[in-house]
Amino acid sequence: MRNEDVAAVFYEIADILELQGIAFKPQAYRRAASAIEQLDVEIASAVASGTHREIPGVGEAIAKKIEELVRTGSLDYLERLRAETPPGLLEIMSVPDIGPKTAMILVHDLGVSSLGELKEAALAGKVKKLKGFGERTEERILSGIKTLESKGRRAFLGEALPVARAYVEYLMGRIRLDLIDVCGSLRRGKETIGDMDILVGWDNAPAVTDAFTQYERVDEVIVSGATKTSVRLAGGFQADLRIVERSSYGAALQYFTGSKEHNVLIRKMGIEKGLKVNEYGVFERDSNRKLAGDTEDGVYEALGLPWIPPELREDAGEIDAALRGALPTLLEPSDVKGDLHVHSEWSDGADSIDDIVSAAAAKGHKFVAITDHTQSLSIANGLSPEKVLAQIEAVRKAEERSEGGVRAFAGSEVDILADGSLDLPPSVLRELDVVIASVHSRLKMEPKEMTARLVAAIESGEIDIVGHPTGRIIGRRDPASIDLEKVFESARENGVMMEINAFPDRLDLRDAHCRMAKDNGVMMTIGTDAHSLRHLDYLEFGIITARRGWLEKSDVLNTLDPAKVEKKLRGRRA
Ligand code: DGT
Ligand code: CA
Ligand code: CA
Ligand code: ZN
Repeated sequence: MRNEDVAAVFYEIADILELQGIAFKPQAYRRAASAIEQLDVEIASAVASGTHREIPGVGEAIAKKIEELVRTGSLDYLERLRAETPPGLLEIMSVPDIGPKTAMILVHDLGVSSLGELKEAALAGKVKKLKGFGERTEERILSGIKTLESKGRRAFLGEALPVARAYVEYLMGRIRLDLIDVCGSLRRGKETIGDMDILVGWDNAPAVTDAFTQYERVDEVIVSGATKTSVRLAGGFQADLRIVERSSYGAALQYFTGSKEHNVLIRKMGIEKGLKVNEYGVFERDSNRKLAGDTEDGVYEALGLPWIPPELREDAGEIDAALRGALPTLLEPSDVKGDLHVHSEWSDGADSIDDIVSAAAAKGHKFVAITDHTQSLSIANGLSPEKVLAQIEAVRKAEERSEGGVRAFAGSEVDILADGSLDLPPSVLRELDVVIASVHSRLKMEPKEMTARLVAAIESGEIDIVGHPTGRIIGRRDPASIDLEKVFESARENGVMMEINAFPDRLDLRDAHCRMAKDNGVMMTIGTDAHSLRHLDYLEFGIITARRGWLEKSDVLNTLDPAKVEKKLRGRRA
């Protein structure tokens, strides 16, 4: 069981207890769940060493439940609670914006017992007729259901990538493979992944298939043939294996990387040149002579194209750019020198500033920015102006004490209040090395209002970066309605940057918005929004998102040396 799975169990318990009208207990379970989510160590190893009892919010009763979960993978108590709950209620509560009270009313007064029935009722206009409901609520419920449906069973890139890497590592440990790649949407770095596609070039297909199906995380073999196998992994994720001859490996790699839309264009180009392009190679149509196929480079070359990075293969103008010799030189992981958005235990993070600075050094970062929440975000233990000033001193001291030579920037993730004003006075903001300004409340404003709110923050002259600018949570919360063109224009004029928040369920700005910001002359920053040390690894997902947004090294502040980063930040406020 992963930490997230254990946390999910406790969140569900809290939801059910709340439905039953039980006081206090729900909060206790939520507190424990949140602490477990933020744990740096695997919950199973914490149980093994007995340290799970030291997790904040974990008392005797919850500790026992954690043990049962880790030992058996399930929890009797939850099963009993589920049995006591009217059918459909929990499913209905999974709709964004529907809390326990609303769900109860829908189930009782409308008699619906599943998401499907609720959708039907809403489409028939029955929801808006309920007491206390209206047109807007009904619309919100329908859009919430749509969000849920579109999420389906797709995984976040940040969940799927480690799973795929572990699978490949296992396969390479079993058989000596030199031609093996993860293809499909994972190779393109898409924000959500339907299934993972693994390609192997080898002569002994049965051996590869055996190794693939014998992986310990395989729950079910869905189909298995000579060259094509599909399995379902524990947790529900599907993996497809393709085995091809070594001589067509490059063509297969190109084909199975997709996207389908990109491949359609590639094939069309081939036809215009009298060529046939498929997963086996590039062939002359008349003679069937094979022109390319063993390398992916060769496939593109046979079509008169340079190799196109997988992240760009979305039919978004990449082929035109390739023909014009105008492909971007994409940002590389090695270009990125530090992290500009990290929370410490001063607000809602799990770790001390010292530990964050050491962890950043261990990762090879040259700088890290400590950016905690501010006072109005009380659920996240936001800092008062006095505390912010005290924290600046603490960051300076931590930097002095640290041995890795990491520059620690004293920053803040200051709240943008509903009227566009900032949650800290200018006198305090000016003491900070870096100011991220973010919206955390009232995300459902009208587009005009929300745009004005962001523009006001940008024009204050007191901020460096807009944090997670659209506020979306993938699959759970739509982006706020914002006129992004206007926001970017204002950002360019005021020298304010836009964040690429790298947290797996945010990726905000997303790929297409990065490209739009760049086209508007706006510079970007990457921040993990880490709330615990293991989240520092999320930087990679921000880099992938930047690449999918066609960003180059010069578009991203994190590629500069600490002194230059500082100069850029200081320069603005001077
Ligand atoms: P996903 O799994 O939904 O996140 O997205 P993909 O892109 O990984 O799609 P998937 O797994 O269905 O197929 C992997 C790749 O194989 C896809 O990106 C392109 C190629 N492919 C699969 N089916 C077709 C097809 O019918 N036509 C073309 N041109 N390519 C296909
Ligand atoms: Ca796929
Ligand atoms: Ca697939
Ligand atoms: Zn935030």
